[in-house]
Amino acid sequence: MASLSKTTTEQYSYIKNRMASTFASTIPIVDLSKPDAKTLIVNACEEFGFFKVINHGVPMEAISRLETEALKFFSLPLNEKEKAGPPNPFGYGSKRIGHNGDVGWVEYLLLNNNQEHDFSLYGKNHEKFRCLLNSYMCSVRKMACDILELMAEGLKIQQKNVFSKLLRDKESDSVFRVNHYPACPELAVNGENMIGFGEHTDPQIISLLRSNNTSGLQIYLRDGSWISVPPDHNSFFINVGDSLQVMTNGRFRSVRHRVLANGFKSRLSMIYFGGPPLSEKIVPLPSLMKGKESLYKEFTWFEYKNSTYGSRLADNRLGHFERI
Ligand code: GA4
Repeated sequence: MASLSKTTTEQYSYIKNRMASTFASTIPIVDLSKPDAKTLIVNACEEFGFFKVINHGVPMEAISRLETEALKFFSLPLNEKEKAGPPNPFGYGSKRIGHNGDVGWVEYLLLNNNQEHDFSLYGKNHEKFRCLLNSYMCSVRKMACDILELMAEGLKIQQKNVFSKLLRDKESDSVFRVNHYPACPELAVNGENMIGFGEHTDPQIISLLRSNNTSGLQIYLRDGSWISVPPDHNSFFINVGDSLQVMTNGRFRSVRHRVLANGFKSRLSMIYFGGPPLSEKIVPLPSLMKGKESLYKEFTWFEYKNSTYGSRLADNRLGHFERI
């Protein structure tokens, strides 16, 4: 990414410094190896739509090897990286997010789980990168399914795989994203905050994020405040997505989140977005309705995804699908 100059910074959004504080103790931590995991997951999804997971079972070795390969890719000259872009819908992207004018202090790779990409575009080590990515995605998808099954149990749903089967389906429309936020030295000098990735909710069912030890992630609480999530490179952070909000008829809330650029250190995050097959109807589960009406109109993941891609990052995408 080119170094920051006045002209390039002007398109980015700044936010006031006083806005977010860190409340490390607020963020729920779920130990997947403990019997109370299912209850803690349900509570966290109801209150925050967000939690941190420890004892997740993804080997650290697999994580750090993939991270190293991703960093090698991002350290290539821009013209090399751009050979793997633009992300239409998959590939390398820089600064522009989506197609509707959002920008951030970020470069990224968007990939899907079907490995249909021409990996030779991802630098000299593309074969290694492909293998590492494959095994990482398998482990993370397994963790996502374990979490979704604990969730179903915690919600006392009889069919334990009611959510996880959507990710296990070979047609599952899941996405993988690697975000690289270069350090932005001007911020360190000016003491300002700049948006790396603007506020949004994830449209899918569930997202699993792992980052290096650089801060930046913030989540939005129901009381209208933003809190900074202390980074932890040994753990995963889980977001409830819009589709899970609908399937639980609003009992779980998709979490609004954003990432701020860092003045001193670069941040690298890898996110798995677990999505259903395109033809899947996204509707509240009958066992969670208890005689209540659905809060949402009926739609398929294909319809929701289409509407998502026509929206701006910060839009309330579910708003169009709410029953009035
Ligand atoms: C947010 C979650 C995922 O990163 C993503 C993003 C997608 C993109 O980068 O192309 C979107 C965004 C995300 C939601 C609104 C639209 C689409 C950018 C954007 C402005 C890959 C996804 O599925 O939705």
